[in-house]
Amino acid sequence: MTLSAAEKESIVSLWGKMAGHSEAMGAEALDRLFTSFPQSKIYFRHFDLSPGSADLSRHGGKVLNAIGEAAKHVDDIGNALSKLSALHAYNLRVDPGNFKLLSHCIETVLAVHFPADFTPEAHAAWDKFLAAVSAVLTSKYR
Ligand code: HNI
Repeated sequence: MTLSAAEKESIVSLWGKMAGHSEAMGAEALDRLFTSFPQSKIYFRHFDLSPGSADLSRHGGKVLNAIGEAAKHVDDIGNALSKLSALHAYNLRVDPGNFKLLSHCIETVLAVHFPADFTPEAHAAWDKFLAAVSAVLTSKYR
């Protein structure tokens, strides 16, 4: 995956706006995931999935902060997320189709909270970036 300079700029600048709200925005993305795509709940039987729960905030914060790490190392996402890649492939074994669903929900959160920034070009850049993150997290499955 190659992102143009303008696409990288869009990733870094929107991440900068999300960074201070990773728990709230991550929880919202997860709430949207579980509400719209309830099959994804199967991996989280041990969580309280009700909107506003502490589990959703904690986990949402972890997910978005990992995306922030990827945004900071956009040219080397494989290394930045290598431990997480092993975790998702060897321990969690999340069906890869779920990554597209979560990416969609993260993009929805961006669109809702940053409508002026989330232009069609920014949307395309985020879609490429989240596809790259997802590819890394599903790359070790075999
Ligand atoms: Ni994911 C744990 C990041 C997609 C199911 N996941 C994590 C952790 C991070 C993370 C960070 C915490 C690791 C730790 O504690 O060491 N996950 C990401 C990212 C994406 C992603 C960046 C994609 C953008 N994960 C998904 C998807 C699913 C998923 C699509 C399933 C629908 N993840 C999990 C589960 C855990 C998990 C399950 C373990 C949760 C727990 O704490 O028990």
